[in-house]
Order: sequence, then structure tokens, then C-alpha cells
Amino acid sequence: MRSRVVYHAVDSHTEGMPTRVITGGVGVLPGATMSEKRLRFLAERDDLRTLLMYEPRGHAAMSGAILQPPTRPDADWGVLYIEVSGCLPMCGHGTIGVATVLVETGMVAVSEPETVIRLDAPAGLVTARVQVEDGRAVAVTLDNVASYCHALDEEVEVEGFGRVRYDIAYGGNFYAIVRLEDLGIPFERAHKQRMLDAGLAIMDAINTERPVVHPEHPEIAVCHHVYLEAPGSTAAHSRHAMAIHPGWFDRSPCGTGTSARMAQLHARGMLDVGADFVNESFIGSRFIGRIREVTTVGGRPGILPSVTGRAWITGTAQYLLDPSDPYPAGFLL
Ligand code: PYC
Repeated sequence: MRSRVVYHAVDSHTEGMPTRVITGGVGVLPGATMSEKRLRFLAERDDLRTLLMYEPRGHAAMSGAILQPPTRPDADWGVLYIEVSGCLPMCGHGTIGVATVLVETGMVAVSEPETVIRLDAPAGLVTARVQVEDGRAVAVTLDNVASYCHALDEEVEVEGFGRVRYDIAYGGNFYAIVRLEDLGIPFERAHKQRMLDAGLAIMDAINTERPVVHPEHPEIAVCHHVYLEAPGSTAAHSRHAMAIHPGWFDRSPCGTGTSARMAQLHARGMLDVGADFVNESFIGSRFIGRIREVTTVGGRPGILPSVTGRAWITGTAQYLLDPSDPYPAGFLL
């Protein structure tokens, strides 16, 4: 066995969605803040992301996180989110996976019934409150970054669908929220390809015709997620399929998407501070969301959201790269 590198990983899934947590082998990435580390990593080390996320070590819906020393004194760990689409500024299911791994491997001081972990993420400081029983993380509540509704009742021209109406909100990433009924697509797995095609065409149209920029983080300026709302969804319990660039569905209920959805529902006057919001994924798994308080984001009305879910460790691994491997950066079909 030969290898140029060894990356240590603890694999997990959060409500069905993988998080490969890289615990060693990468070293300290350059950059004074996690946001700077993210941009430099994308520019200088993207082959490491694709090695760990793409086939044959990953797959077309793979997601993960690289642990780093924090860049700010009020955080316990730094996190760089990696996935097939790139490096997200923030990832909710990934944070729940990271917090579970940190507790269950003893990489943080664990206290019961609650262990609080402050994470330095590219989008800002987030706190994971882990409910611990007999050393096991049985639930994680993520206090996410400030979220806000960017626009309601927008429209774009989408090839094959005509004028499509959408709301757009930010919860750590931008999310366009579109009713499946408006697209004439049933909320059924048999129609998943039509849903994915619609989601990708909608995000393309938004990024071309009506691009978005975060008012405080100008580097966050793309919509790569479309929340396809299922018929019958309410402000108490919403079902959806989350279409993600370049062509996959979130298996989890999407933590940043849950936060964005709560910001949109709050802007519509449908969800109050403190009320439970159940967000259900395409595979039927659930997060419970709650608005902790209202705030402002770049002068706009916003919310401070929390999201509760659970992750399970699925394995540990050392990922290697044989010097003769013909796919040192992986590949996607
Ligand atoms: O949970 O925030 C999330 C997320 C983003 C993309 C996939 N999952």
C-alpha cells in the first residue's frame, strides 16, 4: 500500500445526509478568518475537496467538513464545509454532524446533559447545543447565523416553465422557495428528475436575471438551492425537495434551508418567534426549527433561527492517494 497523503475521517449522516468530517491530515489552511480560508481553499486547494467528495471516494450527493483551529477567540473549533457543489459559507446538517462527531469522539470536553460547542464557520459564529446521554449525542440544536427574507413574490422566465414565481431568503446560503403546484410537478420520487431539472433551471434563471448579494457578506452572492415546496405545506409543517447545484437533492431537511424558510414565513407574517416549525425532507426526515428572536441583517428585518436534528456516526476511515492513481482529484459522472 502506497500513499502520498493520509486524511483521517469520521463519517456520519444527519437525518439521512452524509457529513464526512475530516479530523486530521489537512494541516492548518491559510487565511486570517474562516471566510478567507474558504476563498483561498477554493482557489488553491480545490483538488482536495474533489478528492474527498467526488467518486470514487465520494459520490454525486456527498458532503463533508474539514476541522480547523478557530480563527477567533470565542470559538472552540473552525469548520470549512466541503461538498460536491463547492464550499458552502454555512451548512446546517454538516454542523449537526460535526458537533456529534466532536462529542462522540471526545474531541471536546463533554458535559451532560448538554455540551455547548461554538463553531467558527465562514458565514459567522454558530453554536451547537448538544444533548448528551451516556456519552451519546442524542440531539443537536444549532443556533444559526442571522437569516432574512431577501424578496417576496419575485418572477423569472424559466425555459420550459414560463414565468415562475418565487420568494428568496437567506439562512447561511440563499434559497429560492417555489411551490411545486405552480410548476405542475407532483411531490413524488417518480418525478425526481423533473423536479431536479426545474430546480436547476430556476437557479440558473435567478443567477442570470435577478442575482442576489448578501448585504453584509458580498462574497455570498449566488443562489444554488431551490426549496420545492410540497402541496399541503403550512407554517407549522412544511415538506419539500431541496434541489442543489450542480444536480442533487439534500437528503436531510437542510439546516440553512430550514432557517431561510423560517425567515420567509416570518416575513409573510405566518411564523412567530418561539413557535415550532417542522421541516420535512424529500426522504421524510425532519428538523424542528424555531425563531429565537428578531434581528436585522444589513438594515433589513431578519431572524435568529435555531434548528434541531440528529446525526449518527457511520464509520471511520483513512483516505489515501496512491501516486499512480489516475484520478487524483476524483471525478463525477
Ligand atoms: O443542511 O444547510 C444544510 C445543507 C446545505 C446543503 C446541504 N445541506
